[in-house]
Amino acid sequence: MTTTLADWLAAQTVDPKLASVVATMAAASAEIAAVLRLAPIEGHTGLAGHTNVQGEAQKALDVISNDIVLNHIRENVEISILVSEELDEAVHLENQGDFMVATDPLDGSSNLDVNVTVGTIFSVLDARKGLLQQGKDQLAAGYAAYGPATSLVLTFGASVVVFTLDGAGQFVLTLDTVAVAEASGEYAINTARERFWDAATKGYVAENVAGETGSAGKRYNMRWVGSMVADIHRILMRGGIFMYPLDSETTGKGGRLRLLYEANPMAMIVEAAGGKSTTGREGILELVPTGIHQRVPVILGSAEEVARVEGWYAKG
Ligand code: P6P
Repeated sequence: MTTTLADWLAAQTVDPKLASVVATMAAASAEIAAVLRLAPIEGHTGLAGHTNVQGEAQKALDVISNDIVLNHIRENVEISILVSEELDEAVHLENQGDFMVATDPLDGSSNLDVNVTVGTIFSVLDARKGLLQQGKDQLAAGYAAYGPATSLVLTFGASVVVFTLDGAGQFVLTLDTVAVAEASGEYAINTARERFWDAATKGYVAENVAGETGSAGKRYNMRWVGSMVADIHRILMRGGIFMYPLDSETTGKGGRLRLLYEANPMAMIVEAAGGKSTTGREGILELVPTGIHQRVPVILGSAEEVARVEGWYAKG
């Protein structure tokens, strides 16, 4: 007997208004999935000719995905604020609802032209508490991974579930409990940035490369998709650690990935699944944002691996 997203949301002991916000982001994700599936045929790939607030070239699909999210959000009276990677400023909607959504409508879009998994990441907060809230105050978090299947991963903080988009455009429950393996033999980092790394990152990665011949005492694999949603989904499914640490090139910007709509929702999901998240020196969910597009270092995944990285940072 299949459990649809609507069935599952109705069975949760959460505010039905909050559940409706999650349902809105799920509906937007299903529409984005449909657009991505046909994008090469419809000619949507390639640059939109603009650059976003991050200074990144906006692909046509970035803009289209953001428009899809905005259209769905406008239809839900419970949502009054939207923060998006694709919009310089927060959008204050006519709706006077209690909820705010922070989203990266199409994360990893540089992978679109090579048909690699990309995703939509979102965070739900209480709009009455302002834009710059700590990640620990998130009310819900989720992402859609547009891969061989379209997965929707959700949490209200206590546990993590996975839905899969079926042929009729419905999300059906396919995993009712996700647990991040405490130990792992897999790490994800862009090793082309080694020359920018700090001593802690170099020390941790060197231990992994040494494998069973070094202090880690076991062999490691390295995977780096270049799409956070793809890397995090792998970690949720089979363990591992994702690292985009502060380095000498990103330090001036505070890091590479964004706090409100990448680091915070992914940290909430990974921690609800039993993993850990840190900047290396402090918990991601404890950070007090200084701006809606603030960048931060991101290290998250299997608790044992994150603890090893924190140990390297503690050495100073
Ligand atoms: P790099 C995609 O642009 C993204 O924001 C994340 O999805 C991904 O993990 C990271 O950047 C990839 O960064 O430096 O390897 O291209």
